[in-house]
Amino acid sequence: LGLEGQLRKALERDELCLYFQPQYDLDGRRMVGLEALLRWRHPERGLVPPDEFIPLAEETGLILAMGEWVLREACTRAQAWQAAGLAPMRVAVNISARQFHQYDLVRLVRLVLEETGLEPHFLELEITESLIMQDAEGAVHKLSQLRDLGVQIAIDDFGTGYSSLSYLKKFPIQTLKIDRTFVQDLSRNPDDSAIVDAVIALAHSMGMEVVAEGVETEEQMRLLHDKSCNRVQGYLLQAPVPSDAVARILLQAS
Ligand code: G
Ligand code: G
Ligand code: MN
Ligand code: NA
Repeated sequence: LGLEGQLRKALERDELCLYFQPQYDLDGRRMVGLEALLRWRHPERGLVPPDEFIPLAEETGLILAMGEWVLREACTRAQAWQAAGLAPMRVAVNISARQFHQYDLVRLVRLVLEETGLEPHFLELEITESLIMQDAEGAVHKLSQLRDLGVQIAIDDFGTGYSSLSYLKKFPIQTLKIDRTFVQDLSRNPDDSAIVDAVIALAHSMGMEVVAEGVETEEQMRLLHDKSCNRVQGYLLQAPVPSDAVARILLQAS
C-alpha cells in the first residue's frame, strides 16, 4: 500500500490522534487554551507529523474526512475535560484550505457543537491568511456565519502569506497568531522585533488579540510581555502532549 492508501486506511484503523499544546496568558502565565495538533500513529513509521501527510491529504481530498474527525475529537475532548470539573479551556483547531472553501464548514461546526455540547466560545478555528486570500469575498461571508455561531476565529502563521490589510478590517477575526519565524530571533533581529511590534499594534488597534507561537526562551517571553502580546505558546512553556496528559496539566492549572 502506498502512502495515499495507508492514509485512507488510517482513519478507519483509528491511527489518527490529537496532541494538544497549551497556550498561556502573558500576564499571569495562566493557561487559557489548547491547540489541537494532528498526529498519525503509523504502525511501522511511528508518530508521523502533519507536515508529512497533510499536503497529501489536502491533494486527495482525504483532508475533509480527517478534518471532520479532528474537529469532532477536539470538541469532544474539550467538553469531557470540562465535564470532569477541570478548568474550562478554549480549544483551537487548524482548518485547511480545502476544508474551508470546498465544504459546508459552517454546517459541520454547528453540528459538532450540538453533538458534543461544547459552548461555541470555547472553540477557536485557526485559518491561514493565504487560505483566506484565495477567495477573500467568499471568506468574509463564511467567517461571518462562523462568527454568528459564536466560535472564535484566529489567523494562523500571520505575516508569512500575503494578506490585504483592507480585508483584515472586514473579517470578523478575534486573534492573530504571529508565526514562530518572527519569534525565533526576536532578541537579535531588529527587523523581527519591528514586525512583531507592528503586528501587535495593528491587532490591538482593531480590537484583536495576539498569540505568539514558538516561544522557546525566557528572553522571548520578556520581550513579548514588554510588547503587550496577549498569549504565548511554545516549547518553553509546554510542548504538545497526547490528550491523556492534558488532564494532568489542567489539574495543575486549576
Ligand atoms: O504539530 P506540528 O507543529 O508538527 O504541525 C505542523 C503543521 O501542521 C502546522 O502548520 C499545523 O498548523 C498543521 N496542523 C496540525 N494539526 C492540523 C490539523 O488538524 N489540521 C490541519 N489542517 N493542519 C494541522
Ligand atoms: O502552524 P501551526 O501554528 O499550527 O504549527 C504549530 C506547530 O508548531 C506544531 O506542530 C508544534 O509542534 C510546533 N511548535 C510548538 N511550539 C514550538 C516551539 O516552541 N518551537 C518550534 N520550533 N515549534 C513549535
Ligand atoms: Mn496552528
Ligand atoms: Na502557525
